[in-house]
Amino acid sequence: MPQGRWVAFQHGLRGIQGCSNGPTKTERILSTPAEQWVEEVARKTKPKQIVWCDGSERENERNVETLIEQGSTVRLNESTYPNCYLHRSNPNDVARTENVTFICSNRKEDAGTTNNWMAPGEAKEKIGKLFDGAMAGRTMYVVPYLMGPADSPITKAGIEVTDSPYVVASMRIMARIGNKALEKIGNTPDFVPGLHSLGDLSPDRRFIMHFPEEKLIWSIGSGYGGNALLGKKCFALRIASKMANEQGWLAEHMLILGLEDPSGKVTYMAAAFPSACGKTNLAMMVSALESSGYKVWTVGDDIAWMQIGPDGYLRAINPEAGFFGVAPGTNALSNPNVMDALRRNSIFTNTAMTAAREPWWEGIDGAVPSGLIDWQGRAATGTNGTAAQPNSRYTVPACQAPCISPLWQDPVGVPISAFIFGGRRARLAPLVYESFNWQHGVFVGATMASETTAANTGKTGVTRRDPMAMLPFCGYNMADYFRHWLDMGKKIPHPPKIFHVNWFRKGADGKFLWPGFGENARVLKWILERVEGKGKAEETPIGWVPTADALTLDGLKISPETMDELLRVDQSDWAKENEDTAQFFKKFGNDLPRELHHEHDQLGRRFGSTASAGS
Ligand code: GTP
Ligand code: SPV
Ligand code: MN
Repeated sequence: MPQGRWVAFQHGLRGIQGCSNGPTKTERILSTPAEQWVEEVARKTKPKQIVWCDGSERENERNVETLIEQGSTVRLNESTYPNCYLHRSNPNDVARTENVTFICSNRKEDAGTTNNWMAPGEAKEKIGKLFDGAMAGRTMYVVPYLMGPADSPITKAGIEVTDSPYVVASMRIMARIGNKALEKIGNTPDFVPGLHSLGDLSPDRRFIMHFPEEKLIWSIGSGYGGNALLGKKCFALRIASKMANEQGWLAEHMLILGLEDPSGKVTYMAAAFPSACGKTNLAMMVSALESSGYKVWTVGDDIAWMQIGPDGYLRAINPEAGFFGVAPGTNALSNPNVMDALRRNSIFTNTAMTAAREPWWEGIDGAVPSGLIDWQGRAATGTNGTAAQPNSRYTVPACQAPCISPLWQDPVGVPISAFIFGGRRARLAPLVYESFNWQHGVFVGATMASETTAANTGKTGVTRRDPMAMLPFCGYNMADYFRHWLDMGKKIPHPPKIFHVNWFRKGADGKFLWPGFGENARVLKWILERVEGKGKAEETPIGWVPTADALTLDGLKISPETMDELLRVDQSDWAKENEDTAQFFKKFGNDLPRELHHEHDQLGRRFGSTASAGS
């Protein structure tokens, strides 16, 4: 197969080079399901040429040249940021667009009430038209990729066809692309096909379509992040969540970390926080308790695929190979590990750039440098909003992080002992609490809420329900997803304990009460102690909350009053929350598993009968 070569596309057929008396041209071209699909897509989109990506260095160099020629990408300072680039996206295309993201199941009920739905026939017709000739005059890149380490039984393959060299360069960091993926796919149909075109980048013709029964993805009109890097949200969450439901595993919007204790034992935890709510920072933190022997190792920062292992533990792999992280707020104090990692072989998208051609963003620390160029390539005057776009991001190979776990590519995955849910709640949720049991933990996850961020287009700072941080990413009916979680709890011999955290509680002055970042290790230490059957806790109506003396606070300047406020369970706030939950549950009608109604009733009852508990 001529993959890896720059093969001209002629008359709708891919030219075959260097083969003598083999099968006829047509037989060869139609020999594998992968080639057949690519051929079908090419007939529709009519590119001027097709490039099969092999993942090699040489190919990447050529791709980078193309990117730079196209004008929206520049090379950064070659001595301080070797092999790093800044890409400026279209200003109308800076975040995921949930409003134009669809689940195209045959039956509307199977998409549920939290997803946009379109009938597959209508979707193929309507969006298919936008793909007709969409790649005319452009190169079509075929990117075979693996989600997960090549030797893991949990790993799955995909093929993304795209007309964006930026997507190719990003996929190269975020997934394992090229020949190793093509080898795994071979002559089988075992890959998730994803068709992506920039189209004309008009928001009116932007659609992110998922066909969960066919396991197919179509994305047009956006070149940004989760809309365009199809291995990430589209495959590893929306399509994979459907596969996981069918096959009895979990595909979750979760970071994976290992917490090492002073004896050297590492306990693994997975945490689901909504977009831009602190997953990358938690996964990569430098622990405030490192000098007393508690260290954090990173396995993944955004997505976890988990199967029940032969040992009865839930085994998690990170299907990705890189981090696509929020730049603003990232600095040598908040995330020194990533600041170290992103100094080479990284792509910056929509950040600002200094006169020395180094990437810059708000919160990177220090004064605004003179000669700063903003994310749209203009002189940063301070009058055009922030210099870096609020959802500007870095794309960095995971292996470059100093904190990367030695087991991050382990084919069997790491055993998960704790699940942590969390979000941005200025009021209400205490710093940390533990659910009473799996079913109650599922209720805690299902009723998660968070203030919205710049990761999606739309209003920021509005509190919305985001069950398990999967609201934008569940590829099927969310009520069925809750059912799946409840069922999994019964199947896992050693299920993780389930916790909830909130780093974002604010005081009367509107400031965060908890310092966050590396100090979050103190909360992880308590979680570890609870997993081990230790750790002091007080029973409250919402779950087990640490007692005043349970958290290790040595070396942290925080007043006992602030700690009380952080751990407080406010009766009247929770009464209101319980009403909101009732409203939210109505969305699911009769589909909502009765266990969740039961947990909701129990919560109300516990507040009624233990009126003073914890408050
Ligand atoms: P996605 O990549 O969109 O999924 O985001 P994420 O969940 O990985 O969030 P990330 O770690 O990138 O953090 C998003 C924002 O939250 C950044 O601006 C961080 O500075 C801020 N943040 C992260 N952790 C903390 C914390 O512990 N406390 C506070 N106050 N802010 C935090
Ligand atoms: C998120 O929004 O959860 C992200 C960024 O991780 S994106 O890849 O754009 O979805
Ligand atoms: Mn994310």
